Amino acid sequence: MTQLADFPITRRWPPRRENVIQLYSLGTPNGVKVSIMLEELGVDYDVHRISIGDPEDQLTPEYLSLNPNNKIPAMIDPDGPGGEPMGLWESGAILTYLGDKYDRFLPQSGAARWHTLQWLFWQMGGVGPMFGQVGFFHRYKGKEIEDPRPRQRYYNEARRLLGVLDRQLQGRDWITGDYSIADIATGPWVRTISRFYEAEAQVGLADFTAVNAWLDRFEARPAVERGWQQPRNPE
Ligand SMILES: N[C@@H](CCC(=O)N[C@@H](CS)C(=O)NCC(=O)O)C(=O)O
Repeated sequence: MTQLADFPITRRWPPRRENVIQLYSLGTPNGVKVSIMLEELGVDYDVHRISIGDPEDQLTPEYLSLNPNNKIPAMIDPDGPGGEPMGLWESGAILTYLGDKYDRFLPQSGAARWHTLQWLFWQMGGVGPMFGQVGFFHRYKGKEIEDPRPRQRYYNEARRLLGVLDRQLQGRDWITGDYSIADIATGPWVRTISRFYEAEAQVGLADFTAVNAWLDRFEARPAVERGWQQPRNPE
């Protein structure tokens, strides 16, 4: 039977508690999706801070042994399928796994399940990559690039996606009606536009009134505030 100690990553980042979920993360929009989900579920977890800058923890052999894609977040559930420990990466896969395991924030069957997954995939394939490029060209290294076309393309695409979200939120408190992993995946990215990237004017965030009301509801959830703080300090 596999044990937590069989995962090489546990040698560099030892579990503090052997029987709880081990989360490898950083306070970025993809990272906090998982800590927010765990806080919403009220599930115990150990969080290990994985630097993606200097030092580049995510390029160490121990980290790559869990996530060959060298990105955060990743996790190990010591009580995975069949009671065996299981490693998992890609935030959308992790949210889906946790939603199914605890039967919360993801309907188990019917149209509501597929619509929740549809909006989760929309976030994973659209909002995350496009908003991330807004960050790169507006706030980070791409800022120095003089050609305005890539920057403008991502502003336009982010604005388009916010319009899609705004229309979906007309008459709904949450993306698919009930609070779900679609909201948990999308909220941190919309919050990041203003909190990290300071690009709200460029993407016209103020124009999307339903999105802003939804973001207020999301930020008011105590679990969102707690999850947003993880990992709290270098550990
Ligand atoms: N699709 C992946 C994306 C993960 C991702 O891009 N994570 C970023 C932080 S938000 C990262 O690890 N960046 C480090 C790098 O690109 O080297 C997921 O959702 O888990």
